[in-house]
Amino acid sequence: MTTTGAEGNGLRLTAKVFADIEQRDRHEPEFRQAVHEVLESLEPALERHGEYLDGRVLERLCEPERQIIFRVPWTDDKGDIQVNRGFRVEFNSALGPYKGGLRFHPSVNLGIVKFLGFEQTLKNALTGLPIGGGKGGSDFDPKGRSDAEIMRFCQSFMTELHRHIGEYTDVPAGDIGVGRREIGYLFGQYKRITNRYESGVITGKGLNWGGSQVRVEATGYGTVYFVDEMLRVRGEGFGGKRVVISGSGNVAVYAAQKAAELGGTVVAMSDSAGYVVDESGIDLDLVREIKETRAGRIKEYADRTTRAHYVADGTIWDVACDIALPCATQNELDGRSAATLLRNGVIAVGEGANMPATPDAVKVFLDSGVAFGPGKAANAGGVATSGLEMQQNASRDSWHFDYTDKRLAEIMADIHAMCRETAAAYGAPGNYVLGANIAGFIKVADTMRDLGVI
Ligand code: NDP
Ligand code: 2IT
Repeated sequence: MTTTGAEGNGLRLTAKVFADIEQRDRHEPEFRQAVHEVLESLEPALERHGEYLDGRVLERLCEPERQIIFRVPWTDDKGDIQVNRGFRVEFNSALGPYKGGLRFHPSVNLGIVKFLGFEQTLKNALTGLPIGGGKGGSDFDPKGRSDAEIMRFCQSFMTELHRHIGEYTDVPAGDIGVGRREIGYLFGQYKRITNRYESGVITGKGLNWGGSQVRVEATGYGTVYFVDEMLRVRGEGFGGKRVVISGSGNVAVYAAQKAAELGGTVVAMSDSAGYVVDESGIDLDLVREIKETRAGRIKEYADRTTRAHYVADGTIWDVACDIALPCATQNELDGRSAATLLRNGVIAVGEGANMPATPDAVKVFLDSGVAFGPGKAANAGGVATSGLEMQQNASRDSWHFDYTDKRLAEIMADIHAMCRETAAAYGAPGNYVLGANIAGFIKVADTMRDLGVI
């Protein structure tokens, strides 16, 4: 980056911070990618507010407070001992206890957990709730594992994790491969080891044991609420629109349900093996039956209805749509796919997943003026509803579905407004990436400055 004159401080500073990270974290490409995107968009804020250049706020923001890596030994159904690696990155506790999900997927490594924890810190700030940022998980692959194996793995994982978490310390939840079943086994083991019914230690719990209404639906619903807000600004809505949603897990299924409820037609969904196209609108009951009750593959959808066809090669982003919701995983939508979407007339993209669009793809969307909702804003409904679950646990209360859903919708509307106003205030109207990054940063950075050098 080159700089000139008095306006150069911000640019010089982010370049130096990033150069250090390139060096120190060179084996963590996803982490570097997430940090780079944020630092780049902070430049207008740093130029205007010299105070953020003091106290090494940026350097502290980019370095996790604590990183825990541990062995997870467990016994499979054959009686063989398996060994996995567990992680918890406690990234930033300026705004509250570390908060963020656990991911069980063979691809999990320290760099991925760090990128997720970094994003989570800014995302959680946007929710307006008192929660810091963290993330964890394991390279354990749940696919093909029996229920008993999943339980033994979760128990072993928690046997170590329990000493690091707590209602006021660190509050995990689900992410890829971790849903209500796993949260149950994790919470059960925590309760057993500590002899405490500490509901607020984990979120995504079942409704009988301290969970919140709407938490299961929250990320998908929230993503659609956010995109609906972006569309509304443009005098549009979901009604009559073709929607393509990648993934068929927790986020994707409830995004599809809400998109259809608002009048959209979801024409394609996917999993890691391929995608299905159903021009008459995806039958979500069938997807749920396949994915939720029997952990099957999306291909079965096409096997079971003549309306649909399955594509094993290629990308779901080849399917023409007005609204694209990537809800599977990081870097699943590249520059080429973004160009295809654009050619096919896409008007809005909302990231239900964390960092699903590559930097090239984000650039294509921003340059073209497509309404683009970045993950840390668009998918914040999940963690926001986790925050609402914590509120209910703290007051030993439980709220009704409609009330909780209304709170979620309000939070998403507030995040949208904050990102939009911040983008405009910093000279980039309509750029929700810049708006989300600056708004989240200012909240965390101001608090870090208030709390001193810690
Ligand atoms: P699930 O495990 O419920 O579903 C994940 C879906 O994504 C599955 O369809 C899976 O397919 C697909 N997928 C996973 N990894 C890959 C991959 N490497 N390539 C292609 N497809 C893949 O997870 P969630 O729905 O909970 O999470 C999806 C995304 O949303 C993640 O990025 C997560 O971080 C993010 N997110 C989740 C929140 C939550 O509350 N759960 C909150 C905010 C964001 P397959 O079954 O074949 O593996
Ligand atoms: O990425 C995310 O925001 C999540 N996986 C949800 C985290 C949470 O604590 O609910």
